[in-house]
Amino acid sequence: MIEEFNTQGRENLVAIADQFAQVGKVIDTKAFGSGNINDTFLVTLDCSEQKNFVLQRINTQVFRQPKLIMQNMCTFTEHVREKLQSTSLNRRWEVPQVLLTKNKQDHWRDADGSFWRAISFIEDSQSFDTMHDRSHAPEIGYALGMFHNLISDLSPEKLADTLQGFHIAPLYLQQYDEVLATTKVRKTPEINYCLQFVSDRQTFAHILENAKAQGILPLRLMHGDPKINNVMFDTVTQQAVSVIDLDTVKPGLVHYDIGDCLRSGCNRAGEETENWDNVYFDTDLCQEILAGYLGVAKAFLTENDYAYIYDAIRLIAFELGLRFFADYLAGNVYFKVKHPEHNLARAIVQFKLTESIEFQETQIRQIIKDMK
Ligand code: GN1
Ligand code: MG
Repeated sequence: MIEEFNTQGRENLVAIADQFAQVGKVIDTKAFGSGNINDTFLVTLDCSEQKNFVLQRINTQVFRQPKLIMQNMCTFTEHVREKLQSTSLNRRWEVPQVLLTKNKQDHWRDADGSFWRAISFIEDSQSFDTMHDRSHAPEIGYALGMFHNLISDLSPEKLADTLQGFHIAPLYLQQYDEVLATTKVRKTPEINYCLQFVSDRQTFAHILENAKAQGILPLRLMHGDPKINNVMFDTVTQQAVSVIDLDTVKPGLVHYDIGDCLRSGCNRAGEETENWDNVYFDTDLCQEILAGYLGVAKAFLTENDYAYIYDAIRLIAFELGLRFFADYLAGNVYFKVKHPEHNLARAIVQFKLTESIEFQETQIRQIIKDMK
């Protein structure tokens, strides 16, 4: 998709970026980050007031109602801005802001009908695709706790459901079954491994949705995608200063977030490795991330919430593997890929990680218990 822009020419991109440049002139645009859904660019301005901003083309095949995303983002940022004003924090914390076009719109449609929007860049900060430094672990947990804390008093009905079915594992299973029923699946050792892996975990996939339906776990607001590279670190202090990527902030379970944060933070080899034998779940990092999280989140977690943390870690790793595998079987229609087997490789990483989580169930449950 990014190549498409190279052929379309940089000028087009500059012209689009210019729509959002309230101050200064656009001097550079470059592909940015490692997102799997939207196209993201870092725009540089010739202006000391605002040096950079993030420009994104929303994938409207995935996010069918992009205007709702912008609406949610505005509700969220407004709430958090007010809350931060009345909270005394002894450290840096920032919230990405929606930038308007010169016509005061929160998005721009180009001639092809593509949906573009701009978000402030958190200056002097950086993110990492894998755990780069052990001291980042409690910081990642703190960041998620801070994020949850800041929205814990915003009622879930205030935000729209921008991505129906997101993190509903039984639905992913259903979609997977549909793909399987309509696709001729090759039989390679890797594919067989994945087929068997999913087949062995059919009942388990319902665990969080059942708890939600029974009222054991309450519907809250969540981030939806708090993986390690969505946490920004101050380049000098190396403290977490922001959680970015607000597209999936919507009603859900905090457990999806806790699971996602841990499955991504505790996998030192990262999501993109093809050295599957190196993939494992690091329980020391798990302890440190959770300690950072609970330092902030203890205030709003209930006894039932604790009871499902282990299952959430296991489920979100499994679910992501299932999503990658189903997309591979469906012909790579959801996640961007660099080669045809990319989603299969990603699925195997998440399944290996799930295996490692399952193997260490007793230790992980003990870590959670000791921290209550
Ligand atoms: C997608 O696009 P990105 O990288 O922010 C996906 C997440 C996955 C993640 C895995 C809307 O996020 O759910 O966990 O890839 N986002 C959506 O890297 O499906
Ligand atoms: Mg995302």
